Amino acid sequence: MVIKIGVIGVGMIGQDHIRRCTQVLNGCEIVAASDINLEHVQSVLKKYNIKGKAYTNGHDVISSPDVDAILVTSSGPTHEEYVLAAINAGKPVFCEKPLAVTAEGCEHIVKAEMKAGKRLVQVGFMRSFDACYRKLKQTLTEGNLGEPLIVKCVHHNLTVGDSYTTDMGVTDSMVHEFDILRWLLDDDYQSIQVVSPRRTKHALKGVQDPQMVLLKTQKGILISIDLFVNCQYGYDIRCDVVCEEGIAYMPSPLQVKTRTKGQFGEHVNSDWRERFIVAYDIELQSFIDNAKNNIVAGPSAWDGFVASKTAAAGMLALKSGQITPVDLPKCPAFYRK
Ligand code: NAD
Ligand code: ISE
Repeated sequence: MVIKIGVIGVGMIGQDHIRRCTQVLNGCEIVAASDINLEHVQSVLKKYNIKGKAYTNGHDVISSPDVDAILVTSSGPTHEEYVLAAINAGKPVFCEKPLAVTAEGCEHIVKAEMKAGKRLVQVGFMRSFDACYRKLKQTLTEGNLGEPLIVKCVHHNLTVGDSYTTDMGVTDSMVHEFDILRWLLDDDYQSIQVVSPRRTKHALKGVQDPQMVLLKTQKGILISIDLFVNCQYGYDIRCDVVCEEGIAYMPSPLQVKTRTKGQFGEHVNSDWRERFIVAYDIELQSFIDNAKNNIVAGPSAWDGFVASKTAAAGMLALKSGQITPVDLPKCPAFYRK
């Protein structure tokens, strides 16, 4: 069986997912796509030799009888509306992060999905599909290192575009750490604080970069996230865990190391597409394989809600500079694993 996919939003990640659906993954076919500019959609379909229909309205993709499953890869503020429509249509939907730009928006989706009575939403938090994070989790759960006490994360981007704001550091970039660290530590957050060091000369006017976040979990683990989105040297994601009996560092993705001309070298990734290329392949292949069996799994709407709720507390902390509580409601039985 081939899952017929409709894509909403054919920008950077939309096109990257279209490339993998047409050239890398099995059991799927792109049959429709939309974006705000029809000619742009048509040119993307042509580029990937896709015979599907082009639309300017994402709702036409969702309601098309040809479409079995939806990929929402449009800009963040459009996600809530399209995910709710996909749930209404009873179609599985893979939505890029953030699930919605507000915690309230995520809550609407959680409620709609529970009302539908079955999981229909997978959120595009790809890191739990990454071999390096999986190896780190396996090492922590084997138990030889004792309990985790401190986690030190690095999230560095080479550079970011003109539309990037200080707030996006929390809501758009660190939202990945907010999600993956709950998965890694099997814990939820209690509080968040955002502190700002000296600004880099490479940040756009008015943008605070770097930023440092301190999270405390319900078990008392202290987490630091060093976010630096104009670091100039590459895309660098790290995670070190200090435990009672030792330290676990996340392994680097498979890289050949070189020694030449008196120097020791290792390639640094240029962006998220390169660093997480295999993780994106696995997350989408699993969405497709599950859709064939009428199942949706992976990061859930509840995970999307918790990440956005943490980001919302992070926004308050950014404005006040204070340690701010992260008030999370109890996870409904519907989402308990
Ligand atoms: P982008 O700006 O390159 O693409 C967004 C596209 O959505 C644009 O082509 C825009 O015209 C289109 N769009 C806007 N409104 C629309 C609407 N109503 N209907 C259909 N299309 C519409 O941005 P991007 O980098 O591709 O990011 C898209 C989403 O993916 C964002 O939510 C972003 O946070 C997320 N993202 C996730 C990752 C990841 O690592 N998982 C990486 C990059 C981006
Ligand atoms: C981007 O939108 C992503 O989702 C990337 O994975 C992240 O690392 C980057 O900081 C975001 O801007």
